[in-house]
Amino acid sequence: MHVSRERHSDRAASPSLTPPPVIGEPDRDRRFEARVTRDEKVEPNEWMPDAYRKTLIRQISQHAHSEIVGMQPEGNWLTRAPTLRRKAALLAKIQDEAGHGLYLYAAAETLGVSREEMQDQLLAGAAKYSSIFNYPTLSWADIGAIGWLVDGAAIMNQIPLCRCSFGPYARAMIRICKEESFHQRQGFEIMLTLCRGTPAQKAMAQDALDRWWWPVLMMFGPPDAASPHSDRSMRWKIKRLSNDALRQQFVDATVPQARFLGLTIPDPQLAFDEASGQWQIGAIDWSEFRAVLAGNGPCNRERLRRAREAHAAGAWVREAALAHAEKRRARAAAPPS
Ligand code: BYC
Repeated sequence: MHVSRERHSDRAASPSLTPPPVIGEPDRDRRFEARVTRDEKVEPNEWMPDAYRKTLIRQISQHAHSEIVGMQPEGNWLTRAPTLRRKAALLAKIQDEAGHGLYLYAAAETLGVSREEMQDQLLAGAAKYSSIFNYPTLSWADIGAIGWLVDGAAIMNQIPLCRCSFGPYARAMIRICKEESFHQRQGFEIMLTLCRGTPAQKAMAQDALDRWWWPVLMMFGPPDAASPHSDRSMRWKIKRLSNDALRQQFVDATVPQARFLGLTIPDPQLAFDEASGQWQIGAIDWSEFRAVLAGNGPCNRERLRRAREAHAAGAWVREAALAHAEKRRARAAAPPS
């Protein structure tokens, strides 16, 4: 039998001269699955299957990259925000996103991958980030649409992640979700102001909805039948709801909001189904999603170029922080004079 080196947890009960029993791998896997089924949290210093660890590193690092690259489309409007109040709120939102990226990189680091490694993968173009951040922000209304729709979709996707089986990710998500809800409200309020403004402002809001609606629906990931990771991630309680279930929840929450704004969802097939109490949408063009994932979205190259520039421009900050830490360490180690 193939046995692991992991010792049985109740080894203290073993007679002192008898070697403690060891757990076979199938047993260890079964115990892990049972713990997850009982909704116990898994912590970084505990044994976990390699595939569970890899799945989390993949998902959390992609999520962290999304927060960091997601600062770019909005950063584009910081210098052109229409009022001081709008500018302050947008600046705070973008800073929150940097913070979310940091919590998430830190959560991924507990799984044994370094932040440098993750960053290198992103800058080499070898890591994924959310498809939604490869679209341009053409008008101020796009800032409203991002807050309302992109952050709205993010909350829908992320609330269940607060109950993720991996402790550090679940705890990071609780704080992130609180901040996302402020982001969503500031976006909706921009849309409301535009929709109650001049006809030109309302047209700008409608144009933003027209361009962001379908890409936002794609944010939830491929349909369940074409989602290779969903089944296992749901069994492990990393994901609690499927991509399609979350997409549907988002549509049902957002259609009434669009109506309140007096805007039209750009889907001629959108219809309310009395039997299910849900809004039915038309077909999503998944070829667009695949093109964006393959690096051929409207802004993929620009986003990567900007991420590399920002990383290079920040080199002196990293060097200064390291030099400062070294100076403090040396001072603390020096004998008192
Ligand atoms: N974009 O089997 P699936 C934010 C990939 S940040 C790109 O369903 P999974 C915000 C997927 O990675 C928004 N790729 O995968 C920030 C996989 O590829 P690999 C990000 C996508 O992981 C600033 C393949 O397709 N949120 O909210 O079970 C401002 C097969 O998919 C996308 C998160 O990351 C996509 N949209 O489910 C405002 C949340 N969708 O890795 C807002 C955490 C799928 O096999 N992540 N792919 O090469 C998740 O919940 C899940 O990872 C996903 C995908 C639902 C995204």
